[in-house]
Amino acid sequence: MKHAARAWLLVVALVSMAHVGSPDTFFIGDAGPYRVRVSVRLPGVIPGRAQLTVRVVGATRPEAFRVAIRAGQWNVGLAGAPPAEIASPVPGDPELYAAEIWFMTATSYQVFVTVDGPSGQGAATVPVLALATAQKTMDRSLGGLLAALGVFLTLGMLTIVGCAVRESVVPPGVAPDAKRRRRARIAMGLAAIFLGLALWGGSRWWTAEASNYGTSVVYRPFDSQAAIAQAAGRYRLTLSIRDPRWDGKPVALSRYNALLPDHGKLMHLFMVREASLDALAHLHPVPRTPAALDFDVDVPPLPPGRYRVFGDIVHESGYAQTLVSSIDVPAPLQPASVGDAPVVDPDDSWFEGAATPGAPAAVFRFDDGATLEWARGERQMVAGEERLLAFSARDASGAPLPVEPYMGMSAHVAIAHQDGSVFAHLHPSGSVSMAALQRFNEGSATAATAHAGHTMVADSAVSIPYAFPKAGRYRMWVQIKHAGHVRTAAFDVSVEPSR
Ligand SMILES: [Cu+2]
Repeated sequence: MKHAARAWLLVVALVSMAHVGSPDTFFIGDAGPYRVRVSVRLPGVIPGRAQLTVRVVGATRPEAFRVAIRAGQWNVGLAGAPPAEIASPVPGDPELYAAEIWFMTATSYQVFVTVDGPSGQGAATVPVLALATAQKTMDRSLGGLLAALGVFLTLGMLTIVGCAVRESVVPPGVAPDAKRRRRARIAMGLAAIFLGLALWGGSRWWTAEASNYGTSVVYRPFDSQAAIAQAAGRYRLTLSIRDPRWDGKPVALSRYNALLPDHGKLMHLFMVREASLDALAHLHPVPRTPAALDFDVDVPPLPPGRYRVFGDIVHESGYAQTLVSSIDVPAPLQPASVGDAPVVDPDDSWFEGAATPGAPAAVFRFDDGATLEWARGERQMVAGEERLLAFSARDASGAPLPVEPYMGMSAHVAIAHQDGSVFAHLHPSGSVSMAALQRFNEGSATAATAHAGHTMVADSAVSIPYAFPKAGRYRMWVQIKHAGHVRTAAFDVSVEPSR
């Protein structure tokens, strides 16, 4: 058990990224009069070129639209953004436009998507995390070639120095005397020392750059530990951040600046039971002190077992992180043990039970006969392929079930890979952080976009763009609210490798 847990943490440490294992951005929203779906596929290394696509929903003539992209870092916005990149129409799909954009720094960006078309101009601001997720190693043969060239250049340099001192002032045909030969040897020795120092310095510089990339460029969430303690007849979970990058005194200009509440909560924490994935909790721990180093929450009545713990936080820079930990939940306390009732945030929710297997039309049935259907369609899910996850809710009689906003959104979707290597939290606006979306739209002409995402009109159907990042078995939980009560539906998803 212990070993399995450690192995899992190791796997997660290797693949961790905000949303765990799922760094790409998927967004759906309005650019003025146009509905747009934007996806940003990261290059893995930063600086690097990201693949960006914009789907103008309903477009039939690509030549009628002009789609322009600009990416600015969170703290400079458009003022510091390079000139607009014009996305070109993708042949064969009249709705689709594609562009490549450079991300120079691993930080939080605002990507401005401007659409000019028959109904005028519109713009959307998409929060994108440019995360480095890979450190490329040098190819062995390239390394060997460069090393051989280095040896050749060094020996060449020593030969030139030696010849210059020994023979440059000697007339042609005359052999240099012993004194000149000795001076040449001394000069070559000094040159060798100088070149050796230069090579050593270069190697030090290279190693320092590589290690800096590995420690501060490649995405790594704050180190955190979860612990459970029994207090007054209930269990209390504490997620503690212990990381040199987070000392409780955040700097405004750093991407790790103060935490930004997402719908009034500083942390959205998910617990997923290993490895059966048959229990989920969506909780909202509260920081014990303003420094936000330890977050406490009362554990709801969950079945005992080992749980993966994912804590979503967002900084004011729009930089979102998922803290990763795990915890053993003990058997429930006896009802006899008296104590305070657990403090429950009305937005906390939990679920235990089986999932509906994936199918072209998978229907999850709630206790009262109401249903949630996932219209997957005939086609199997494929790794890396963007699809719309479409859900519709019905009451027991089959009539559309109106859903109320649950924390401002018509649905929350949590997705977990069975092996723990992927965890994502989606909303009707896609995979973007809602808090970052709202912040980037504050006071801008596109403020309507934020509200379209954040205070959804009650509806019974929702479609969310997403691409499962890798093949395997996943569980997907869809949370909706009706009549003041949060319901959770669970689906199994099997994702095939991309061809
Ligand atoms: Cu939440």
